[in-house]
Amino acid sequence: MTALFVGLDLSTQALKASLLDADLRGLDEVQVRFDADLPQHGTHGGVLPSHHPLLDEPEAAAAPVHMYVEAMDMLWDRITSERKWPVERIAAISAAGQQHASVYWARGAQDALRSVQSTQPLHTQLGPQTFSRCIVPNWQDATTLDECEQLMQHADATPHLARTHTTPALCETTGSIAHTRFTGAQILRWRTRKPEQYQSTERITLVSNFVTSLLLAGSEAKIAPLDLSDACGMNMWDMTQHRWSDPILAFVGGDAESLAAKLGHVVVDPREPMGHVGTWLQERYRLPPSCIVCQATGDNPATLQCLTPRLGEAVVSLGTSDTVLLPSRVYAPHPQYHVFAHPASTPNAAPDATPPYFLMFVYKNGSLAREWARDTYAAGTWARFDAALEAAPEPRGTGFYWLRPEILPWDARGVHRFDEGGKRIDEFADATLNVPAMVQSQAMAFKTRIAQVLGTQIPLSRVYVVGGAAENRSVCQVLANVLGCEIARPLISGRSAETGERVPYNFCSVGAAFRARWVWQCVQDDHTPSFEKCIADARGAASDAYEVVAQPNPTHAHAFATYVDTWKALEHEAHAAKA
Ligand code: XUL
Repeated sequence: MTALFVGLDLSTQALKASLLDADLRGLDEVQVRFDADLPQHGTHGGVLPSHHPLLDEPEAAAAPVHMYVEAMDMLWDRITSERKWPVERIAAISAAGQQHASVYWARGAQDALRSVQSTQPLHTQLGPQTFSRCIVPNWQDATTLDECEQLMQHADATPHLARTHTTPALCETTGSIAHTRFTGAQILRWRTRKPEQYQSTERITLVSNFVTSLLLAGSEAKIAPLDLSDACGMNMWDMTQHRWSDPILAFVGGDAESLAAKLGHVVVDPREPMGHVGTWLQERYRLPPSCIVCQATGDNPATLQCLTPRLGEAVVSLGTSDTVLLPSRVYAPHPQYHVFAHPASTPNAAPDATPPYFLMFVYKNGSLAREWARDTYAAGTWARFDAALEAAPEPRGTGFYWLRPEILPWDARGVHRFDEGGKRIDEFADATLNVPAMVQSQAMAFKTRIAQVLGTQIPLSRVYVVGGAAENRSVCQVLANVLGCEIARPLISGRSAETGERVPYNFCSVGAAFRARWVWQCVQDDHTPSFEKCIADARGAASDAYEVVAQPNPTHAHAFATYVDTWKALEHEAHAAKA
C-alpha cells in the first residue's frame, strides 16, 4: 500500500485539497467554494459584504469563522463520498492558509476541540462559543491605517529595537513596515475596540494553524502552534532575535505576557510534525491513525514550496497585483518589500542548504493596468496588444502607469510618459507605444528591485512565471529580454479523478502536499534530506518541473541592461512629480 499525501489551501474564496502520490504525481483535486457551496453565509468573493451585521466596522473585509469550519466538513464529505479518495493510504497532510488573517479562539476552545464526537460534523460542535470573534479579518482589510501609524511610531520610539538610518525600527525588527492586513495592526484595533472579546480569548491563530488544529480535532487535540514563515506576516516576530518582540507585543496586546500566551509558540523547524490526525478524522472519515499532521504555512510561502526556486531564481506572479518572490541568504529588510523566513529552511542548516529567507515585492498595478492598456491602445484585443509588444522589442521611451496608488514605489500615482531622449511627454507620437512602455516598465521595476537585493555576486538565472498573464508568450518574451534570463512556466498539474483529464493544479495546496511529503520522508529516514532534494528525488529525473517559455534575445537584453540607469532616474522623477 503506497503512501499518499494531501495538501489543503484555505484561501479567500475556497478551501481546496490536492492528493499526490509518493512520486508527487497529482491524483485528484477537490474544492469547496464559499460563495457557491455555502451561500447561507452570504459572502461575495469569500468576504462579507460591507455593512454586514457580523462586521465590527461597516467597511471591514472579513469572513465568518463558521464558514471555514463548515467548509472543512464539506471538504471531507466530498473527498470520501463523492471522490472516493483512498484515504486509508494518506500518510501525511499539510496546509496553506491566506497570510495574515487571524482566528480568535475563546476560552475553553482546546477542550471543545478535544471533545468533538466523530458522529457529528465539526460545525455543529464547534459553535459560536468556540470563538471569541465570529469573523476572520481578511488580508484585503484596510481599516487599520491608524494602528499602522501607531505601531511604526511606537517601534521608532522604543530604544532597544534594531534600526538603521534608512529602515524604520518596525521594518528592521519584523521584516516589514506596518501594513493594514498584517496581524499586529489587526489585533491592536480589535483589542482596543472590543476589550471584552480580547479578554475572553484563549488563543489567536493564523488561518494556517487554525486548519492544522481542525485536523487534530479529537481526544488528543491541541491548538496547533504557529509556523515560522507565516508568523513573519504578523509584524510582531523579531527576526533579529528569533522570538516575539516584547515591546511590540506589549503595545499590541496591552501587556506582552498575555498576548504571548494567546499567540503560543512559533515552531522554528518546519519538519517538526504536529501529531497525527485526530480521532474525528480517523473515526468519521477512516484516515489512518498513523497519518502525520504537519505544520501549515501561509499561501505565499506554500507557493514558494511548490515552485522551489533556488538562490538566483525568482517567482513572478502576474495577477491583479504583480508579486515577486525571491529566496535570499541575507536578512536585509527594506520598507519597500517584506522579508519572511523561508518555509523550507531548517535551523543550523549547512551554508549551501535552502536559503533562510525569502523576499516578497508587491506591485499593485498589475493586470488591471495591462487590461487598461489593451482597452485604450490595442482595440481591446490581446492580439493587438501582443503585436504592439513585438513591434517595439527595445525601449522606445518609457512610461509609468500607476492607475491605483502604487506600493512600489510607495504611493506613486498617475500616468507619466517619457520619450526616447528621456523628455516628459503627454502622449507618444504613436500611441500604441504605451503598450510596450507599460509592460517593459513593469519588468524594469522587477529587474531593478531584484538586482538591488541579489547584488552583482548572484546573477538572476531563471524566473518562474505564474498567474493569468503568464499564459501570454509576448509578455514572457518582454520579461526574458528585460530580466536577461530564461522565463519558465511551472508544470504543476495532475489528473482529475472526475474526468480523468490532466488539469492544472493549485500551487498552494500542492506546495502544502510537498511539505507533507518532505516531513514524512524526514520521519522515515535517519538523515533528513533538504526540502529541494527530497522533492527532486521524489519527482525523479523524468518528470519536468517546468517548461522554458522564453529566452532573452541578446541584442534586446543588452539594450535593456544599458537602459537601467536612465529608467531608474525617470521612475524617480515620475514618483516625485505625483499625479
Ligand atoms: C500577501 C497577501 C496575500 C494573501 C492572499 O501578503 O496579503 O497574497 O496571502 O491570501
